[in-house]
Amino acid sequence: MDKVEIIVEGGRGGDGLATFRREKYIPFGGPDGGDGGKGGDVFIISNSSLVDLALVKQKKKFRAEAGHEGGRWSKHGKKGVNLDISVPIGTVVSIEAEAGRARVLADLTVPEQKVLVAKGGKGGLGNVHFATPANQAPRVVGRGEVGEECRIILELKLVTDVCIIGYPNSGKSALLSAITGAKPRIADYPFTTRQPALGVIQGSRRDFVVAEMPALVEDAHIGKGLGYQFLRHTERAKLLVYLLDGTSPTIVDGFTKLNKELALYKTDLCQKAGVIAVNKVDLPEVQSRLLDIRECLDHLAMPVLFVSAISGQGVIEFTNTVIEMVEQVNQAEKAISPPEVAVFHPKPKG
Ligand SMILES: Nc1nc2c(ncn2[C@@H]2O[C@H](COP(=O)(O)OP(=O)(O)OP(=O)(O)O)[C@@H](O)[C@H]2O)c(=O)[nH]1
Ligand SMILES: [Mg+2]
Repeated sequence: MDKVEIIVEGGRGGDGLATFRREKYIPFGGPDGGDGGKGGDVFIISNSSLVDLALVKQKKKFRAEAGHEGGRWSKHGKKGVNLDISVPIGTVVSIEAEAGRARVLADLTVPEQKVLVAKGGKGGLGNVHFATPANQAPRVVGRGEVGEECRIILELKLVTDVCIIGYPNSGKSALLSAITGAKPRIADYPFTTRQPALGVIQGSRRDFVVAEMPALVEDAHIGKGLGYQFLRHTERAKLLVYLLDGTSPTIVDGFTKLNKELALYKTDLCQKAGVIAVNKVDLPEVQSRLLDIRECLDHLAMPVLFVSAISGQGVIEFTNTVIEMVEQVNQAEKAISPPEVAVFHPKPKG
């Protein structure tokens, strides 16, 4: 439900009308057929009550209403009703351009954000436009134009503050349920989590959305495992949590390979702000090698924290660090992006 392709079509324009004015005492009243109405446009609009693209997936083609035929007395036909396709916040709308390549039209990150994807066709001219001195009773009308048709790709990229990534069984679900109220499935077999799971940390000033990504494995970029196809959701996160299993004998190597998979997906992703969390420190075998692990991971330019998602050891410090780092990233982003400019429009006269 994360990526859907649909075909959208603007409504066809209404046809012009060919009629003649017929009234008592007015012989040869002349043509009075009005123009057809414009076809409806197709918009894609973000809706905060939706969480996936399931609604859109039920249909392949979306067409707005056609414009109505022109009326007598030179009246314009009614415009076709616009079609609004609702999608969740975080949907990236792209249009299929030449050679099968997609061009991004909009990134719907706030509620009620709207993008026009297919214009309706123009209405045809009524016969009133075709009268000439030589032909005062034209029976000619314009036909309504067909609406624009195109293929649209909708891709849902979750808008989260924190994304937890890691190998199978490293304890991502356990950590998510330890720091948020979420209740994902926790089990000792790989790929328990098959879809991103979400939770919320309630901060003192605001809430922070945390997502657990389905596990990544080595060579994920060549199609191994599940997690690679969900990496798009990490693109928007402010902070990545690299969760490593403390019982793994190759913990540093594990981190390097994880980071490499991100780089192979997109270079920016492996440079995103991150924190390393070593899990399962409640186990004696992990306790006994804590110093070694710290020494091995210390040279990496990322904070390293030790937690136990099951016993709760280090979880509070972990949560505080994560919140602090997200806030730092937000501050840094604000400093880079230019301040919003308010545009005041003069009030219309009268
Ligand atoms: N001792 C101990 N076991 C843990 C800890 N965290 C997780 N586990 C165990 O590790 C196993 C895997 O935990 P999950 O939370 O399902 O791991 P995951 O990374 O979400 O796994 P997938 O969703 O399959 O990728 C479960 O049996 C957990 O009980 C921990 O801090 N200490
Ligand atoms: Mg899991």
